[in-house]
Amino acid sequence: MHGRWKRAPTRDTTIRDNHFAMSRNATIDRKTAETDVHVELAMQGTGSGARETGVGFLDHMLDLLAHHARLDLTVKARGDLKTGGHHTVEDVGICIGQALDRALADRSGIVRYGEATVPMDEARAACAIDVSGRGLCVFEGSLPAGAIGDFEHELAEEFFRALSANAKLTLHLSIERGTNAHHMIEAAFKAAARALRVATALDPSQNGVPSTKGSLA
Ligand SMILES: [Mn+2]
Repeated sequence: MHGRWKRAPTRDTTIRDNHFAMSRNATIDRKTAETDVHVELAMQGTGSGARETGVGFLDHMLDLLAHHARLDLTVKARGDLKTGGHHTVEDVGICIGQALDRALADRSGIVRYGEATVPMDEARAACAIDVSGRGLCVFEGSLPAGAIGDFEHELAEEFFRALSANAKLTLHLSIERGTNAHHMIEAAFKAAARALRVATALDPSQNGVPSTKGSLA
């Protein structure tokens, strides 16, 4: 599929395969009393863009997400960090989820399912995704209590819950093992990113929405 992309630039594929010519991107702005978030997202990019949320560990995780999901992703957030990272992490998850939902539009031509297992030193995480149209996060694994800067370990689950609800993904994410919370959370973000990359890739054999029901939005 990548070879096909290289041989035929997007703008030249309009007649042969209309959904390959679709630009899959979205911009989201969301402002509340707690946070102000701006997201620009494009599917099948290169991981370009800058992630600046004020929560350093979240920026690090979003860099991994962009790179491994092949998203061009810009995230600018200003949150009420005096209360901790919770509102910022959750609201960034909401906005990236909304951007994915919009960029994927009616889900035409996508693979739909994706899975990945990723080790990170002693830690290991596995993710399975269905771009189902129904938001559900099943998060398994027990992280040690604590925080990395403003990022409390439990915020990893909050992020993925917000992301899957708003992108309308069925997302199963298991932190299977590990002792270092940084490694465990990093493995989770990488596994989710790799699964998302597979599930949202365009399938050349798929014309239309990949559902016998006819709708995934
Ligand atoms: Mn790291």
